[in-house]
Amino acid sequence: MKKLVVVFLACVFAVALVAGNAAAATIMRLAETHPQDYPTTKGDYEFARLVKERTQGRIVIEVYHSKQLGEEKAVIEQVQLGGIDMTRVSISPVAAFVRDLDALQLPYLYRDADHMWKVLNGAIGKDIFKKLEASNFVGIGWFESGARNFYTKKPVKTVGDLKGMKIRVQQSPLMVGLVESLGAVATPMAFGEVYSALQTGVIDGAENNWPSYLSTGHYEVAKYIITDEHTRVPEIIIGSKRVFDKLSKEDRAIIDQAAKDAVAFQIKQWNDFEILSEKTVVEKGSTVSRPDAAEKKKFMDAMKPLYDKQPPEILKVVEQIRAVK
Ligand code: GTR
Repeated sequence: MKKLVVVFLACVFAVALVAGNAAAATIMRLAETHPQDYPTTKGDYEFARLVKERTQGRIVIEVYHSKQLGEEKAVIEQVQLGGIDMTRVSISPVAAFVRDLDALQLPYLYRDADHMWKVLNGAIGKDIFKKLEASNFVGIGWFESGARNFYTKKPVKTVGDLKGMKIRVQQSPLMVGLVESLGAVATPMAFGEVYSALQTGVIDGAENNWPSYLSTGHYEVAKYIITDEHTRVPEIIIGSKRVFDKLSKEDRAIIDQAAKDAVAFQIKQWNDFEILSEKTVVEKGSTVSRPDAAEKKKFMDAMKPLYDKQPPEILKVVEQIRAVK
């Protein structure tokens, strides 16, 4: 009898413990547009793993990949309202909400990836995170996203070839201006609609990095890619200020640190997949045009007027970015 009571009490204790833990765990939803095996999604999972480990399971970040929670623009709106806790997105569509981000995505702004990372990890990156707060976002971390190239249904070898072509861009005024500066017609559109728009000829081309060109299958319907590398657009993890304001300082610090510590892993995934993507699309029949330095300069010159259109506060940040050695 005594034994039975002990077993009974042990069971009650175990149930209480599990229930107690379950009640204490905070579940946070993170929206991701890419598939499960894409380098940004892998970075999201690593970030989530570190947060869970370092909070002993008190904070669980659930990754909803493959647009399960919607396309980027709608997700960003939800994060702003507090309906979705956080998201990993390109800064382009976020810049439509927080103009300051344009300073980080102007064409031919960074010398290379290292330059970009120095900017993001330094005072400028921190400052941009602060600026997000006025629009009810919090900045959590940055991820790598390589350089973006144009790809089209018809061959493009020079900047002039893009004139008059309908090119899809992200829902970002700056990206619209970038494409218009080439005399092309910018068509802002959600990421998930681009494949069929290319297929049906609603658009003549789009632009993205190697991994997205492969993973979306766009290479099947836009077989010509030109490596003009017009811009590096950092990926960002943003959170809802409403949600994050409720966290303790300690938990917030754990989350921020976990995002930082996931970066090296994400960059490694990125670099490997970038090489593989380029190789794969070529094997599958894409034609790559590699503009020489003179042709690349023509792309740069065509896009220069975009800088003149920026307000002084953005130009000030651009100056600071250029000064980062
Ligand atoms: C990708 C980026 C996505 C999305 C997409 C697009 O490079 O990782 O978050 O913004 O581009 O062009 O819509």
